[in-house]
Amino acid sequence: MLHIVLAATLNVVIRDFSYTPMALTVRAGDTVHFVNRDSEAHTVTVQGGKIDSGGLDTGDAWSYRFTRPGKYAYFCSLHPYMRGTIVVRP
Ligand SMILES: [Cu+2]
Repeated sequence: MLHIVLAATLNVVIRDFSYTPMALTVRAGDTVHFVNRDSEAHTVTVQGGKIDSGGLDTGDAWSYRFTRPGKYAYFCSLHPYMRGTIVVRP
């Protein structure tokens, strides 16, 4: 049987004013699913502003498919001390 490697979906949970995991490495084409499990609204905003979840209320989720390799540093535009990193490998 032919084995095909499909793009993966990885999860980042927002809780207690932090992203878990704070640093995540994925492959180009993978999707990262962010879910807000905190009692406050948060965003996922990549520095430079081209990738932005907008406000995520409690229980909201947002997914983004990373197609370009690189290092994506992101933060919460409501609480800029909240930071995380996605590294996208080719
Ligand atoms: Cu926040």
